[in-house]
Amino acid sequence: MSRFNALKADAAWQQVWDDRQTFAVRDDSPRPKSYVLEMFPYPSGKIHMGHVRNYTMGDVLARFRRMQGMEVLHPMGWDAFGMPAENAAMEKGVHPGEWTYQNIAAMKAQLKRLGFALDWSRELATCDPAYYGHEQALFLDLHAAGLVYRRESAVNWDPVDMTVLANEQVIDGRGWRSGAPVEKRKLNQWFLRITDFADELLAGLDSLDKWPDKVRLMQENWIGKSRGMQLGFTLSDGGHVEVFSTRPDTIFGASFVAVAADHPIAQAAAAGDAAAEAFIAQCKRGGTTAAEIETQEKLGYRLGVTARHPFTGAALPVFIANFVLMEYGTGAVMGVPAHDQRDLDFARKYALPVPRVVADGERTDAVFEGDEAYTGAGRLVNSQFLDGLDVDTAKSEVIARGEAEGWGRGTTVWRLRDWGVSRQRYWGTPIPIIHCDACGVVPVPKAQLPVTLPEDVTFDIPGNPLDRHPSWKHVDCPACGKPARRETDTLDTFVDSSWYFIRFASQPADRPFDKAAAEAWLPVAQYIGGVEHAILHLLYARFWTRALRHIGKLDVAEPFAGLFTQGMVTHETYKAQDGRWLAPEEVRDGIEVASGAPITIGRVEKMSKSKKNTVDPAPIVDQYGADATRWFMLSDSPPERDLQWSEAGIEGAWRFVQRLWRLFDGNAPAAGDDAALTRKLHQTIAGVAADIEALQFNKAVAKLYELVAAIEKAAPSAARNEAVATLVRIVAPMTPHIAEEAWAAMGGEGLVADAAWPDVDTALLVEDEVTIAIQVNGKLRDTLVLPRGMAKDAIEAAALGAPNVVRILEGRAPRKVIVVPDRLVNLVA
Ligand code: ANZ
Ligand code: ZN
Repeated sequence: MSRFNALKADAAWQQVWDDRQTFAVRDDSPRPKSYVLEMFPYPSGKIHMGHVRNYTMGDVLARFRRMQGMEVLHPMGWDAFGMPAENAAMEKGVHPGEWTYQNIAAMKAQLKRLGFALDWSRELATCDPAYYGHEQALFLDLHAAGLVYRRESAVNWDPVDMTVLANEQVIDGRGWRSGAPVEKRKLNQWFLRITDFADELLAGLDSLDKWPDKVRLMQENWIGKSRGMQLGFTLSDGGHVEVFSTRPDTIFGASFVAVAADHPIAQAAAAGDAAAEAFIAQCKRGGTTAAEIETQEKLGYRLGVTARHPFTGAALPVFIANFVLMEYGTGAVMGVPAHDQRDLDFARKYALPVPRVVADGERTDAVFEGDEAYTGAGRLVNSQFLDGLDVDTAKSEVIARGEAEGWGRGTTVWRLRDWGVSRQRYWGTPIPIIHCDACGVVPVPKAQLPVTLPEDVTFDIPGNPLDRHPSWKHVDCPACGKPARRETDTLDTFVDSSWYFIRFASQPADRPFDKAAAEAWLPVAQYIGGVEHAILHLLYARFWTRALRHIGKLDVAEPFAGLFTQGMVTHETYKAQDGRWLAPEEVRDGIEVASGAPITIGRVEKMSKSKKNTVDPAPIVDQYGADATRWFMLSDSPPERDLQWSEAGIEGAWRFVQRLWRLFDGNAPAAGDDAALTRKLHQTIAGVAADIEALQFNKAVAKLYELVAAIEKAAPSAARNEAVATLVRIVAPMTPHIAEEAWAAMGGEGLVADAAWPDVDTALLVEDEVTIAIQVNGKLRDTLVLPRGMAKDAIEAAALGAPNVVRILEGRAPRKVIVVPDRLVNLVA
């Protein structure tokens, strides 16, 4: 008997699939269409285990659906613009394009090495002008429809490197290279009107019943629709301040008012007050992201004026505060420390009163203790006419009073902001706009697209290479012909990934996509990717699709009908005694190989470079073969949970592949029946199909282990031959190389990849055993598993022998025995 040579078989069958274009999809196929997509990778250089797991899952589904008779679109491409390519350019002097295309070549070879059933004829890279030129055309369409606009917005500015920094280049408030404290600067930037679609994007979540609930909830929270109130406070100097609150019910708990550093009141105060001016400057150095604002110390500067409480008439102090954002609400807040954590941190620091106005269960004391704000529901207390009301009713009551008395009004507020797409970077899609002194903003005529990136750029000094390129930005105005300037901002790479799935479905040369052809494939039936994209990517793609529908380009409401977010691949971590992280290959049997010193085994964590606990898939595939690698990725854990990588796991997978081979290779013809094995076979065909459709791959794996064990135990028979031959097709989606090898050896027609999924004899799915309840005097005392259809007296005899019955009857005969065949026996003692 031969051993399965995975290396040889992998290469041979991958070549065959390539040569025959097995997975090239046909738009005009009469078969039902199914679009299976995994999130396309960023070409960082190498495939990692997370990719392997993600793409294996999608591949099993795609291959399975083909065997079910569907025409399956299963494409692959590259999310190829972004910062790392520019960083490589700065660090290694290699051009971002060259670096990117080298990485694409390397990663493509690795994907091919895993035998994924991909239609490579539709491969695309977002950094290719043949892709981003169409993106520019779509941008112009949205611009023409009024869905694109330009306004001033803050960026991170590195005052030493004199450059704009991406958020990920700001570390603890400092520039990643210069180490200088980052400032906020206002620049004119481009925005997409995603907020126009806030209502639709929220309502559309209801239709996404094949999405994980947690992702829908995350999107709902991100869109953040809530009821709020805008209310005015009169100031002691005769002025006025409008605040925005989502908790007007807590108004009796307000003990201060705070405005943003950019607020007109703050700006006015700074005019004659050097200390106020210094405080405002300090605020501007802080971070801009919501997360940074949450974590940084809450600081304030007290102004001379006070604000009059609309009900009590109390004079509340007014501050400039660093945690109030000018871009949100009205740029001013009423501080309610007992029921808002930021306000509480602030109030404790500046020794302000903290009145409780919402009861926390039994706790109603007017003076709030502790450092943890109570943000939950409850009855209003210490609030005059609101006392006893619940939060929602109290909100309505305060809004009604404010509206009646003219000092406030109820509003619907959205957390969602318009999408800022300008990036002051080179390696991205150029925004197809020209600025003319005479004509203003002029779109590049479509006939002049694509606006391509210049090749001759330098990265040795900070800043945007497009901006300092000697000639690129100087063009003639398309409208008046006078000298003008190109926009030097490029698009956020999330724009690239907001429509790539449409381009996969249809890719004419002269336009972004053909409407009918794209609609024939869309929506994506099953999208698979990491939960880290639960919000931004998935929301932007939903928006982009709806925006295209709005302008009549594509009649699809939701781009992804089904979504699955897979768990991560984890591994143990290892630490040397001096605290250095050690890579798995630097450790053997609890000692550091290089020094011989004992190490400590740390927690199991997501594979990451920083903890050095990554395992490179490439040598694994070379050692164990593609099928074993794929099999391990599917086994052990439910796919939505984390999968712990282990040597034992991959070895187990490898042994299983060898067991399969022994069955396939040793399937000598024999005669005779084996009803139990045939039944098991058909249950497995049906069960594995259902598990794959439900993406419960680990369950499919478990069923296959059982079937293989049953076949191994069975005596030679025609039924056993049949089971082995059928097994080839059942494992084909998961371990396609060994399946092709066996299919060919057994004389199968064509490729197993093209074969039909085996038929199920549904009669055999019915269990041949039944569980019979044994009652004594009407009480359940025991159960028995017996063959279906057993004769009454045989059932009675079995029941009398059941251990609990023997114990209860103590040798006496029952007075009466009632037998309901296949169901129950009742003994009257
Ligand atoms: C009083 C209050 C009482 C608030 C309370 C909260 C809890 P979300 O829910 O995230 O929309 N706020 C309003 N404008 C702000 C700004 N420009 N910068 C920082 N904070 C601002 O947050 C709405 C709440 O955030 C508002 O409701 C306001 O504080 C604060 F027990 O008003 B609240
Ligand atoms: Zn002009």
